[in-house]
Amino acid sequence: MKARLYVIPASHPSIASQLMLEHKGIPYKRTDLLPVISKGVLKAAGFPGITVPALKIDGDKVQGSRQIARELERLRPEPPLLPADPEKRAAVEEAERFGDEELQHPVRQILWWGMKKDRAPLRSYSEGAKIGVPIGVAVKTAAPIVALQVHFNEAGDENARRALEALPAMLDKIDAWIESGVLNGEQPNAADFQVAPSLGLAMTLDDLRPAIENRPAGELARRFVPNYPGKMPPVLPAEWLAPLRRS
Ligand SMILES: N[C@@H](CCC(=O)N[C@@H](CS)C(=O)NCC(=O)O)C(=O)O
Repeated sequence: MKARLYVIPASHPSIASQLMLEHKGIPYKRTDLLPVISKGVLKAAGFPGITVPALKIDGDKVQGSRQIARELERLRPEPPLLPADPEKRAAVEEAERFGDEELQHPVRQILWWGMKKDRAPLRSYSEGAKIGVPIGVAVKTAAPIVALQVHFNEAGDENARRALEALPAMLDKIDAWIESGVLNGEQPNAADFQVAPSLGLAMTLDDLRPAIENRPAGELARRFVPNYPGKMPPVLPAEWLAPLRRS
């Protein structure tokens, strides 16, 4: 099987896809892309959409972390990403959908809001990446990229604050799924691979880590992404963090 995965370094759905390829034991090559510039590269590579993760596998092109999960399951059923039992499978698919559609984006918005305040941490998120230019140069010239990311992801004050307000209920939901065995069970599943990287990315923010690390959601992240790249020192207003501190 010939596979190439297009990623943005430290992108949470990209890491989800990397974990799933590893789970399936499928060797792959990785192309690291800079945000924003990624869109043109993906188009040039023949993908229909403009987001990572994007996978070329045996000549086929698949985009989106959940679509990649399904394609990997089809191409190599063992070890499975989804339980065989229909009820268990439905529960895992719902947790996976939540991870993709509800959890990913607020974490992304909070991150880019932080980058707008302080660009210096960007370097730590690109550690080890091969983006074609020295990381230091990329980071020094990243102001327009950060501004565009804030714009594309609608990561202004109001949405960043709203994203923070939504986090406690999402963490409770994840803990409940862990408690009931949908997440973090003995056999890793597609929802674990989807949700853990979002938690791992959130925990790279010093502002968010204390609210996650000592609860089941934190354990899930430590199990699947113990070395998530990146570190952002405190940057968020204390007032915005109040709902999280109370949770
Ligand atoms: N829900 C999609 C989200 C994909 C997505 O939005 N990826 C971001 C990176 S985390 C992206 O490619 N953004 C374009 C950019 O940063 O320029 C998935 O799971 O594949």
